[in-house]
Amino acid sequence: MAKKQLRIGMVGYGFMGRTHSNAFLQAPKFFDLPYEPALSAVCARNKGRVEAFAANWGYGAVETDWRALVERDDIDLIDIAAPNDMHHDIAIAAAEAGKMVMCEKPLGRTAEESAGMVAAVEKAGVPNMVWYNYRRIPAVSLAKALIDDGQLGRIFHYRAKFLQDWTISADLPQGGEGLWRLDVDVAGSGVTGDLLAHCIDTAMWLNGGIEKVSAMTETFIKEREHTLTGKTQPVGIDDACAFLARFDNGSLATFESTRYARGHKALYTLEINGEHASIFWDLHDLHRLDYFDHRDEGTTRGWRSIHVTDGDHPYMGNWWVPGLAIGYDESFVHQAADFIRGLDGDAAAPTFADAHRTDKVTDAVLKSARTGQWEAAS
Ligand code: SOE
Repeated sequence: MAKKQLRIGMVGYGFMGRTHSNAFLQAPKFFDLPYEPALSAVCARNKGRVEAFAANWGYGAVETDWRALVERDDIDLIDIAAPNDMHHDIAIAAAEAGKMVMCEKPLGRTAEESAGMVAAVEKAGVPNMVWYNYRRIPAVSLAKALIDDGQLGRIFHYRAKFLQDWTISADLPQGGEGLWRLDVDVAGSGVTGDLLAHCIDTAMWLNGGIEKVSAMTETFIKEREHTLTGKTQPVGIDDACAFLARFDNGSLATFESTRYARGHKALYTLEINGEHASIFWDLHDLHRLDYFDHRDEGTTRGWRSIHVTDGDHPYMGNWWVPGLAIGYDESFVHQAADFIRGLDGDAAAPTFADAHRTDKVTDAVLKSARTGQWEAAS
């Protein structure tokens, strides 16, 4: 018997529109899902381009106004892959229309904004999720399993950084496609909401809540031309941010992100030091988890690099054969699969409520950078 369809209405056709579309296409091919995802309609303002996108990915219909998409009665799930300033209104309208909602990160530009989104999905009782995809890189999921199993023991330190170098040129404008990330009104913040939000989501998933933070930020290029107005305007985003944090479990943390680390394209690394063992993970070598266990005996004790590609590693039993790696795009496939599997069981995380907690931490980071004080993060 044919499975019941999960009819998806996608908003946005940029980088994330592609990762999400690919995820919904691949998920049922590799995972046994209770519903068959169907790319029913896609929405973006530019008609010609959205039609080309729909033809490429196999969407059945196009819309140029997200309100029309939300109102369609042949859509079960609205997936928001549009710039950050659109998340709030679309998510709330979708929830009020009784649709399930998935949303790109960060959930809101501020925690105040995401609080309203959480209230809307909870009032409507609709399944919801935010695309913090790095949790579902198998090596990161393995780290979670090791921590939950108590292999690291008490955690002393958490260290994360996310480094890029694509905004160093002062000639780069703010605003418009892709570059909306440099426009504070659209993005909400710079690296804090765009990159550190990933690090914070993973960190709280692995190591629990963050109690307080002390941060500094910098905007290296103070003015940039705005593509929409053609005028040179002040830059309101943070180009770089570093902060200290204390977790609820007493562990200490450092977080750093910048778009000015020449040579680094998307270097997300995390290290956790526990009483028995340490782990280290690096997005540029994403299928490996480095692990040191002090309980190993003898002179061969040392860091081992686990190639997370075996059949008993998280998600890997559903892919090729042991030893063959998967990559970045599959983290989205895993997320789509987990969301759909969660519809008939325990809801998959991170939910809007989880992502709202991340927004509270990023708010506290930005506040601390302004006040020069430690700020409460929950
Ligand atoms: C920014 O360059 C960006 O694309 C983020 O927006 C993504 O969330 C991150 O995963 C990669 O970098």
